[in-house]
Amino acid sequence: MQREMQGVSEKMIKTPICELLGIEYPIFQGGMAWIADANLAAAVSNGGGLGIISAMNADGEWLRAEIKKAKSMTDKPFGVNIMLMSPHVEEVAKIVAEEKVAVVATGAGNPTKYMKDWIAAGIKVVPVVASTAMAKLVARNGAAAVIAEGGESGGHVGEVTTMALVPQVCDAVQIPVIGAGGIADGRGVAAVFMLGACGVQLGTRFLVAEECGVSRTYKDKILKAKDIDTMTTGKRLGHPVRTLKTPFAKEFLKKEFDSSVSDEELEAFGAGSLYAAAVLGDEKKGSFMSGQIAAMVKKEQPAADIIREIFEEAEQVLAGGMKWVK
Ligand code: TUI
Repeated sequence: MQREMQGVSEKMIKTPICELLGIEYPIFQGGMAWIADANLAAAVSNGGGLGIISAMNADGEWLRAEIKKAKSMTDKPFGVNIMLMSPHVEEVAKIVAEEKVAVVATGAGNPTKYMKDWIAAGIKVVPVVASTAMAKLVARNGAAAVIAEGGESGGHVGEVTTMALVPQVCDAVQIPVIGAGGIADGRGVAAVFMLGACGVQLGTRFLVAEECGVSRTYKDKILKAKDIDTMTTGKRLGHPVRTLKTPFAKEFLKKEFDSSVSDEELEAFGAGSLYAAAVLGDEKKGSFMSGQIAAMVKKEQPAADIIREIFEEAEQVLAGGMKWVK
């Protein structure tokens, strides 16, 4: 009965988000900057999830080319993630409307000033939120769903954990909620479903998808990481980022606590660090952003296999097969 209320059918996990977006599995691939391109997004969409291209800090024409490429690689719906701190945000906001992508996810800020145009173009807008206040605001402005992302996730993070954020966002809004942050397998999916979510977004696990073109160094670091191997940097600058504990990240944190280092110097020290990690695989200058569940990511495999494996496990767990029941 309770499962029926959440829209979870007995045999296969179909939730309201599947119906809303026309996807097979209720899973989004996170829009990881410098990483989530047309190749990865198309592989995830072809595997039955929602693939997402990251617009990150790139200009509009780069994004348009990636959207066209993804359209040529899949006839399934896919999305674009717009990082609201991008210097090209106005331009990329127009391009997603022109290209009429199925879904726009947003991150790192308040998307409301763009939402009317996106909705008018027939786009489903699904913002990432890190608080109930932002969830309510975007719901009032016509969001189709929200992604409640806890601080366990990689990259730019809020303060509230997934465990605390997801149920509070579910109580705050009437639209579907997708849980994110700290999810790597079927147990995580089942857990956020129990908190009221009807979908999940995963980033770190998709970093090691075979179709993910991130640097070899980045993939190897994720595959080798332990539970305590992430830290947050950038709090002083107002945009905390969860990243693997590397000598670069530790040096950044040291500078954050050094009052002789100005904010401008700190910004300059961090500039280009995700590109250095994701594209160049540069261990010295790279910021290897990762969620706290990197240690649960154990092998490289096709995106479609990742999705299938996760949902097979989630179905078992949701059917009552809890790990401690021997
Ligand atoms: O955006 C992300 N993750 C990201 S963005 C990114 S690129 C970057 N690089 C260096 C510094 C900063 C960013 C790497 N990873 N996730 C979605 C997310 N959005 N997490 C948290 C939020 C968020 C935070 C505050 C959403 C809304 C929000 O609203 C604040 C306000 O009131 O404007």
